[in-house]
Amino acid sequence: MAMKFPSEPFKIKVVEPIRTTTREERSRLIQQAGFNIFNLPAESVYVDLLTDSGTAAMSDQQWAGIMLGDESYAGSRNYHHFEKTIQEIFGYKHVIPTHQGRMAENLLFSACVRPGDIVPNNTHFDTTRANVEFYRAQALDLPVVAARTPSLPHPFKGNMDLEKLAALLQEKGREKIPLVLMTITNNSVGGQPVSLENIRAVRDLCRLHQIPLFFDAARFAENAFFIQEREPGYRNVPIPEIVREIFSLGDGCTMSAKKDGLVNIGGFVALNDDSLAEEITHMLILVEGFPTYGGMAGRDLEAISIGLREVLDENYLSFRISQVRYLGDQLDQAGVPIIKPVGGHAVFLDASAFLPHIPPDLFPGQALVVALYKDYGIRGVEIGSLMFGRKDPLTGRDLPAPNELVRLAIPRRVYTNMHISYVAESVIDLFSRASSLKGLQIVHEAKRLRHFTARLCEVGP
Ligand code: PLI
Repeated sequence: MAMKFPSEPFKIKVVEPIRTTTREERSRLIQQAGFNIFNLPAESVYVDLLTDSGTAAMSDQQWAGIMLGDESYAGSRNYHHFEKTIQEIFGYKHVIPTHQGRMAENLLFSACVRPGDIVPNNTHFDTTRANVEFYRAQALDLPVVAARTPSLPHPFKGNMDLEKLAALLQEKGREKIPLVLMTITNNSVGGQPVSLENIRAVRDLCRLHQIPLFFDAARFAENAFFIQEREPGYRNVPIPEIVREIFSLGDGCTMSAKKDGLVNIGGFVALNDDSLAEEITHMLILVEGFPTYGGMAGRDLEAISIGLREVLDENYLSFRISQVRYLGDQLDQAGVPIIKPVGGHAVFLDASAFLPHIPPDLFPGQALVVALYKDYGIRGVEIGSLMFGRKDPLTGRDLPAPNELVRLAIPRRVYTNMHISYVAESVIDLFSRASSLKGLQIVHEAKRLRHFTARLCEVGP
């Protein structure tokens, strides 16, 4: 029987009630929040699609693992399980626990990035970029050209631009480039996957120039699923084997376990190089904790070890990817402009096409985010000129971001397909009356990362 919905490969044992709110209440709350969804009380949100990070529901096995936490300062048995699991899945020798992904990045870069260096990546996530820049190096994004056009389909839109990378490595060499990064999946261009063919080619270039290759593995299992689905020759290859092949092509990885670790907190660095591992471990002790817990409790380590196995289950992955795709397909069929193809963890709305009457300096993405909350209780996030707009150094005026997007990120195992249908119907309803939406202006902003704290007001279009 052909299913209309991808059906959930789990049943629900614990429920968290959601408080319902009225439109009037939400209208008041969003005004009080300065039209910034980061300032809202989460309790007032019906479907929270702000992020898929740290928002997963854990399984009964993971909760059972939590009860087996060994909270010894040194030598916790949970660390040994964690180390063995990561060694088996990723194939790297050293496993260094951290409290989340950005600390893994910071520790890795502390040991190898120097001022004036260049770090290429298919696209840096914003914390990765900020950590590279913290060490006074340049974070260079080299996505394939297709990634720049939201409506253009491409099976591996997360890929690295090989020609640009080859030219950069040739010009700057290992003196200026301490490592090459590959973010899988490529979050910032829409959760788009990277092919094994592309990874292999990047590895060859890195080898030629003797530069290490590291992965940002936050959504590695989703990436492996897309390889199995789309890359010639991988249809019948089990996910764990695809994962081993990916990581065998690199020298190490950083990971935010808050995504494909299926947990609410945690991360790690894994790598083969002994001296680099030693240097990172020294820093770890200084800023995070002893090497057998990093910044986590023993119980957190256990939940990650179990989550990393569960995420490789093809039933889980197939449902996960299909649920996100189901939302994208509903919207696409109704003519709502989205990034295509739909990526692994989120559907991205193209706000410039959704609200063509609102120019970038009146933040169409934010206008869309505000309306989704006010009218339907759905929280998405703007990824456009509010988040990434830069000031012109000469005029002080805002320069628009390359794209005006709204990300609807789907937490793992949290929402049922009825919630997803509700989101689809709401977005389609909003699209039918999009011309009535108003733009926004900033009334207060911080110097850095302004989207988190900015306050705005509505203006007439
Ligand atoms: O939030 P952290 O520090 O555990 O992880 C940072 C991080 C690193 N790499 C990638 C690809 C990410 O997507 C990422 C965090 N992402 C968030 C918070 C998100 O909302 O997408």
